[in-house]
Amino acid sequence: MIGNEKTTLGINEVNFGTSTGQEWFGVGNLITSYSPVDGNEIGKVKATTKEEYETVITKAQAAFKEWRMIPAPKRGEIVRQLGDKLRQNKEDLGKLVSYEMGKSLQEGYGEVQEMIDICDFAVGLSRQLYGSTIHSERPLHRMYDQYHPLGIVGVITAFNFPVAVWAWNTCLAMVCGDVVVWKPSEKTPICAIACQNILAEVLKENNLPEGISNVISGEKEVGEWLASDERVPLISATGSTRMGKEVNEVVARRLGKTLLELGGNNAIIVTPDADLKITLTAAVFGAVGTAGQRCTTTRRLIVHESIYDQVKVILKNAYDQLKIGNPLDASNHIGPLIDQDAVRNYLVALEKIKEQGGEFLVPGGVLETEEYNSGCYVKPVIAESTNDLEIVQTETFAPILYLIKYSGDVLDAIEIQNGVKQGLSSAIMTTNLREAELFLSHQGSDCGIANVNIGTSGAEIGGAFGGEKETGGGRESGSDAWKVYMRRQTNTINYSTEVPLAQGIQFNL
Ligand code: UN1
Repeated sequence: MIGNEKTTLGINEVNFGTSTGQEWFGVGNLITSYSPVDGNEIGKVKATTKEEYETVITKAQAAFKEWRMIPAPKRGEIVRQLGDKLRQNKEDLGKLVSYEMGKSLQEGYGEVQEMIDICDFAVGLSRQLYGSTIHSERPLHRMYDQYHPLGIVGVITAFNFPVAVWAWNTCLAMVCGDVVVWKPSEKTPICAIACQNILAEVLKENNLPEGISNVISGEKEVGEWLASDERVPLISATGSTRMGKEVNEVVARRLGKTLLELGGNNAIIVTPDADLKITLTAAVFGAVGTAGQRCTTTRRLIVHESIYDQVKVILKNAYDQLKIGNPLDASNHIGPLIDQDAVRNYLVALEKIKEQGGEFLVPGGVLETEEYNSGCYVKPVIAESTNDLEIVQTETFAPILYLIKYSGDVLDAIEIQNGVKQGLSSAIMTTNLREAELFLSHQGSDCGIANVNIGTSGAEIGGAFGGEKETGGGRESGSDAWKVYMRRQTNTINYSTEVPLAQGIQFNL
């Protein structure tokens, strides 16, 4: 059981916080993890000290030298074994995610499934780290490019996907020959311990050294050490746009690489030709799933005026049926927000909606009876508004859906959809081929993800995941996102007896 007995994953000591694999150590300040489900303490970890950080980086540097010499498909085999271990631990880890983060049990399991899926993807990828061959302009020359391991990858993750985002990064980084230093959210440190322990077991079983997979804990300061560290060529950071801008500045100052996956302000356009049955499921799950705390959460529903009133009625009915409560109880749809700070942000957003002229179709509030005693359970909200309101332009990490009316044609709806600073995920609900194609065309959605007849959240790992504008431009997970974890080298080989210069230049000695 999870809860007072902590977890079945053996997490019941207090010296967790910093790890280079099997080893955990820590003398720093204690960080306590409380469950938003019932307010109980789950465990404590120790913030990484500067000295411990140095130990981690030194071990990671040494491990990289060994790890990069293992052929990529053999590294893939290690990731395959991680996938097996995750399958064995899916139930426990899924429950822990649900208990520490507060998402529904189904979504907790779903998150572990994403980890398993990326393992499978990475195993295949380990035999496909392809470069190109290029025809040289010079006779008897061969030109190609190849990808080499990069080194230490710093991974900074958010509370909302406390395990999957680590796996997306780590599985790719590992098959690419990199080692990882992970700084998980200080709000979900126990999930990080569990992941590290699972991977460390696999590494140990294969007699691999400490330093391939590392964890550091703490607040902003610890993330800054990583971001400013020249020994860490790539920083992959998931979280708020504010955090991403700070990380980006620090990494750019040393000309390091970043992979940024930041805020979203995702919309679904509902046109007169939409199938309203599928629209409803996609929109409601998109808006209230994970209590509105996904970066792909549906925040805006842009509905054509001819069907606006009809959509309003079906949405209101659906929201009336939503069950809020303990996420470990599978009959509940919506769990708590991550903590009381998140509840305060939600309440501030509701005030702003009122002030700025939005109207509540489904009003909000904090739930206060006994079963909600963590103080983190809130009602999902629908507010009718226009796109220009400052609050609509802002990502609030809570289940607040803005209902926006459009008139005219699909291009008018697309203009509204694109009229925000963020550019992560987007969708259109239509059975009209012309509308769908316009939406996907270069005059369509400006987001990294654009879907037709599915919602904005729930992306599969096979596609590249990420977005444009203030979302940061990075791509994680599938497709060719692996390339950012490697360094590219262009090679030209001359097997002639001359040295012909490029561009036909003559240089006679
Ligand atoms: C995130 O919210 O940080 O598409 C990631 C989804 C998930 C990932 C979300 N596969 O909702």
